[in-house]
Amino acid sequence: MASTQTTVYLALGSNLGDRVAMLRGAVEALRSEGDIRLLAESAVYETAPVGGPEQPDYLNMVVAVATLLSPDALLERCLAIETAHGRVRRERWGARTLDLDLLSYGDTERQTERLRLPHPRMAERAFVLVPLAEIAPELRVGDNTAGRLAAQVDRSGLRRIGMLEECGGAR
Ligand code: X6L
Ligand code: MG
Ligand code: MG
Repeated sequence: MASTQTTVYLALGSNLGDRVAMLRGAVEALRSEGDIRLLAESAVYETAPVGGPEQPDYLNMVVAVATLLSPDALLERCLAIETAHGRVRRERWGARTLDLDLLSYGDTERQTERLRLPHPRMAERAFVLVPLAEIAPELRVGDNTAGRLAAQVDRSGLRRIGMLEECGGAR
């Protein structure tokens, strides 16, 4: 075999515009790329904003994909999908129509200016850990697992909405 697919976890977030449509569009865009396969998706959570200026609540979810793309190539796809969904980068940690973050890429560890893997703040953020633990409880996060960290994290800012397909009239 010339090469092997890597399992990648991606965090999705939206707090501007039709948030459900943004998440749907992102998942559809990922699926429609011939070189990315969707393996699993978490439920959608409505979450209180963390960090940054005052801003609307987010919808967050996590997906697992398999791909032959390099981390840099996958990052480029993610940024292009954000832009296609109207993302405009204004202030740091500000509101956005769509955010697509690489959480981990197989066992890859790297620290470049553009891309740090695994995501350095993943273990502290309930809006990432809780959906991640739904689809990958055994995934190593630092010295721990997603499931154990999610069991300990403060969930007070999170409300589970349901699977994306079932997010009927939700904005
Ligand atoms: C102290 C200082 C503690 C800063 C935390 C945490 C900053 C997270 C930025 C922080 C701090 C972030 C989302 C969000 C953002 C999201 C929700 C960020 C970057 N993205 N809140 N805040 N969901 N609920 O996707 O993650 S901005
Ligand atoms: Mg983010
Ligand atoms: Mg981002």
